[in-house]
Amino acid sequence: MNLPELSAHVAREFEKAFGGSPRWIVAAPGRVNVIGEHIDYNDGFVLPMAIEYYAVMAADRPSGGGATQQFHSTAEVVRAVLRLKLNEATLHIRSTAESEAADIDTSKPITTSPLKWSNYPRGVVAGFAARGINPGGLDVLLHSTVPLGSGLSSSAALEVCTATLIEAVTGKKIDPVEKAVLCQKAEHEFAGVPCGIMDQFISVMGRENHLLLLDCRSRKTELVPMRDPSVGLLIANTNVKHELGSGQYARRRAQCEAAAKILGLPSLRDASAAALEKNKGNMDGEVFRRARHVIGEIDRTVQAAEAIRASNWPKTGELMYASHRSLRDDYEVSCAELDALVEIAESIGLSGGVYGCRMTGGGFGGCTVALVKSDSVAAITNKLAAGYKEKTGLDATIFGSRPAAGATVIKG
Ligand code: GAF
Repeated sequence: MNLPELSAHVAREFEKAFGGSPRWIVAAPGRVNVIGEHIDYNDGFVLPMAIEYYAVMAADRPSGGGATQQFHSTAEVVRAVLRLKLNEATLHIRSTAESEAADIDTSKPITTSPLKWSNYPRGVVAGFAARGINPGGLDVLLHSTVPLGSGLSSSAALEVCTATLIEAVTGKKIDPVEKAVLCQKAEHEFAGVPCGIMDQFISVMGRENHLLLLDCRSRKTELVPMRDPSVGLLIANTNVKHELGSGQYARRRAQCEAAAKILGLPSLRDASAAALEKNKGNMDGEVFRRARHVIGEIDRTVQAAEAIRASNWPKTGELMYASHRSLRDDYEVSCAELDALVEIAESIGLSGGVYGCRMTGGGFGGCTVALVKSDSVAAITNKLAAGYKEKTGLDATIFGSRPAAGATVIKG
């Protein structure tokens, strides 16, 4: 479903849920990271692109209950007025994927809720409140096509979608960098995930037919054109998510900080392979390997941006394979299912139309991304699906995406 079709679908869902057509419709994309993995929190370079899968919100002011009501006592009138007052201040979000709706009372300080999915929008509403921006009461219908928990940033898409809705409703647009940072803070403080800045940045700043080279230290961005129709990116979802992921993410961050400290640097961004080698004896073997991944991956990312600019697809593919090996062996965030998909892609090889392949996102499950020849997509998809089934007994979900635009107001 393309974005106009998706938006029409969400408008219809809104009508079913609340009656009437929505006054605002906004969307924010998920992302796939082409290269530069586990680098954003090390202040290095990452190279993601927005994908054609989105969190979409349709919204309007609360209807106030619809049909004319009859009251039989003063108490009933008082209750109705109080309910109306609460509606005026409540962001009521229904999700097509969740049975329970989220109610965020914007007249009070916003805190976390046991309703986990609601903490992403909650954190964003709190971030805007801290800047004195309050959307007031809204009926919201949320529908997302970003696969959940698959390393394609469904949570960043939800955060950025909420932020875009608040901007549209209040007419107060904040600076894009500030917007991405506000959404990252929501994830830290309301979802308890110490993520880097990459996912929120690309969801805000993605551009059609471009990758985004992001310097995570200066926060400067550079668009890298990728409009050659003869190549494309194929995403394969392992459909597994190993639970150890979140604890291991924080552990990797801590190990990188430890390595930087031993090297006497603020972050691994400034570290060189030679300086790391010199200090090998001063650090734990695991910490050494984590740092080796980061130093190598920053270099590979810069090289990949160059190679893509030059349409050097074989070189880009090699860098992707090297990235995967490093994530598997040194950073240890891959898993058997991701490795299986990369091995199958490698066995299809250049003669079968695959330039390169790697795991993408945080790891421990989720997706791989492959750079492929466009005219071989159907054959590669079949081979990947069959090979994965044979190796693991599981079904992969395989789909392509062109680089998409970042968050957008569709209506309102
Ligand atoms: C997750 C995080 F949210 C990102 O910030 C990034 O660190 C990524 O894992 C790994 O590159 O998506």
